[in-house]
Amino acid sequence: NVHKLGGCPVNHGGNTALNNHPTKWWPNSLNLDILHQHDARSNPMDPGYNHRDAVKGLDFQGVWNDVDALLTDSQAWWPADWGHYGGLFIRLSWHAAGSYRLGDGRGGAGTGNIRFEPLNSWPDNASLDKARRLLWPVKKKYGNALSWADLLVLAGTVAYQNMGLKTFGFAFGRQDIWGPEIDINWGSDTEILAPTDERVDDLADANSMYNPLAASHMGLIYVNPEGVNGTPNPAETAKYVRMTFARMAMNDEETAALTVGGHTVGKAHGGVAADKVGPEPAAAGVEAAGFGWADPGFDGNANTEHTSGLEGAWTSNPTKWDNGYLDLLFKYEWQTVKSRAGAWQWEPIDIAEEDKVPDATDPSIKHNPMMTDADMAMKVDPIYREICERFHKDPDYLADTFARAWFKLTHRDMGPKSNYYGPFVPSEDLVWQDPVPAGNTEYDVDAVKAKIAASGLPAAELIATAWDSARTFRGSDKRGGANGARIRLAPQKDWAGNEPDRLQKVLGALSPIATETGASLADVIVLAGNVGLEQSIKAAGYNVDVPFAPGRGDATDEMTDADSFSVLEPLADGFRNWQKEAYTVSAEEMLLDRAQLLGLTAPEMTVLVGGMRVLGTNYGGEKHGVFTDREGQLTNDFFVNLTDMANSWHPVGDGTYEVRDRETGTVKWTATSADLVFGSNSILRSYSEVYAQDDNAEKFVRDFVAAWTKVMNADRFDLA
Ligand code: HEB
Repeated sequence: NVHKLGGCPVNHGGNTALNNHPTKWWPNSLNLDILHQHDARSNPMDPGYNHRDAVKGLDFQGVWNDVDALLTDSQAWWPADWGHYGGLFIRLSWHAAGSYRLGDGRGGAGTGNIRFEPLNSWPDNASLDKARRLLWPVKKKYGNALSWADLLVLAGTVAYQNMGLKTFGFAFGRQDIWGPEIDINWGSDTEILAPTDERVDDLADANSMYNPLAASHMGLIYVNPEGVNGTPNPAETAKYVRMTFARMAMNDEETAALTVGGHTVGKAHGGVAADKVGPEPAAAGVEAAGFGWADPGFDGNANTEHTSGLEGAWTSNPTKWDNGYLDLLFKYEWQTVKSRAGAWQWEPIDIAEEDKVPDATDPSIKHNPMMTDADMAMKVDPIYREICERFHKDPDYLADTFARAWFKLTHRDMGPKSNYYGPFVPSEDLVWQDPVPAGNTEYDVDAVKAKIAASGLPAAELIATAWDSARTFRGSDKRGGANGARIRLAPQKDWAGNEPDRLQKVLGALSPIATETGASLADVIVLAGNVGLEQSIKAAGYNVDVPFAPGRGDATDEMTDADSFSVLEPLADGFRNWQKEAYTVSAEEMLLDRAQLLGLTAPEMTVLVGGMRVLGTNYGGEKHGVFTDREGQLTNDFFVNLTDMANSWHPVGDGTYEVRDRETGTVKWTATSADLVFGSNSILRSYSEVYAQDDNAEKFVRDFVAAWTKVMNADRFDLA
């Protein structure tokens, strides 16, 4: 008993608070935990639970109808503005999706991550805790088949439809996570809402924001609504709107449509006691029941709710999809004022009585409409203005552009259409879905393998080509991968990392085999890797088959938005011991990042690196890390020699090392830090030892094949 021992109960035995993590003393250590988040043991579903099967049984229309009914079922604990939750639910969906960034595909609505920190407690997500709680009865009723992730996006979509927009569609199928995502780098700012200066080189140049960040402050989804660093100036804000939305994969037209359409409904909330608002959910007491931002000024009526501190609606009829936003934006001149909660916003000069907005609680009271600095950017920035003038004249064009942009925003990270479920899935194929036609499975796999073997291409080239075709996959937004054989299309065929000359040579030999056998080239490329591997396994004296799942398709140029693929270009590939240039980030950090996007565990990353080194698949035939004298055979030599104390390691500049015989000083091999980290990092070394052990030589081969197959099939959602 802690108390009887006389000690302070703070010194209980379990390390139960995050701020006392045992590795906190070495903050620059590799964060291998990012490979092991969402451990199966944190998932409360039954072990055999398959969400793709479960979702098929969902009463899709029932869910839609129940959400629709909820929109006007105002609850006393968080009353709806004008008796309608549409605006709140739309902002919920938008903030769930708007954390997506194109650079690494991370963030976004695909996982229900807004339920957890940091997003749950970001200042920008204030009151969305209430929005989710309002949806709980629907989640409770439909259970496992309805993921939170789906419901959070559906809510805003149903709201738009209810308010009069013809929406473009909706797909179910997102799978929930059960704790925070720890792989996402949201920035290294010193505090929440730190000045934008901490994440840009030059405040006047929005594009100088550190990649892949896509928000102007830590804790915001996009830009500061009051202006850059809180100073109103729509021309400056426009630059940040353009940059943050571009990094969310949106062009100017989509950005303008989203902003206009977003603020066509709902209102901003500057409660009366803004300076006394309580802490965010993660910092609030247990009695807050998971809610944050407790507002002592809230008197039980909608018109005293607090969220952003800005106050008011954008249109005179904020529960309807209409053209009111642009009507008012263009009809009036606007000036800066402070809201009752002290935030900068814009209000119209000399507004006509009929254009005023009814109070959210008492419609007999009228208020001025408002605009944020970002809304004013739609009028002040010449490009946005031109687009908005067209939208204003042609409401159907606005509605269609908005509906499509909303669908893209909320489905961008779901991957191919084979991940879409339900009756509301639009039939039209969209190029940002990276479509891939269904592939043939009815061909003679052994005949293809025989032809590949007869081509005379070296095993290492077959393996490297298969790897390069698959390694672009990123689980973050489910893009990339071997399916589609886009490695043969622009821009991928010309990427430096793909060694274009070698690639053309290999594709030149493999393409006719695809034509002759009826297999897709995508399948033949992967099979070629298998052929090369099986040869290397045999050469090492083992007999292990490499599994293969046919059925990949070949995408065409027309199905490929070439520009959108630049973000998938590898800048480094630790598995092939390569970096395009010297970076400030270490080679091993880039390797770890790539391994996380590929969905690998730390043991899988370890076995793949060790195997690929000795297979001779390094970029350009470079010898770093090839710790073997029998290159081309799949042996555990990399690990045996890495853990052998007969060798000593010596930095020789430019990020490379020599591995010398400790006694004679003879240089046996050279290496990069992406090799040696597997012997120096205590966790990675523990895996290296496993693969170096005398009893695990064959396990090494089996584990390599399993990890290899996982990468080759990473984008085969059709197999799941
Ligand atoms: Fe928004 C709201 C800002 C975009 C949708 N917004 C809001 C607010 C603010 C903002 C500040 C207020 C909040 C409170 O409640 O207080 N936004 C903003 C910005 C931007 C935006 C800055 C950039 C430009 N939004 C957006 C989008 C969308 C939206 C994109 C969709 C699409 N919002 C929205 C809504 C709302 C808002 C719906 C209302 C909410 C309620 O009603 O509650």
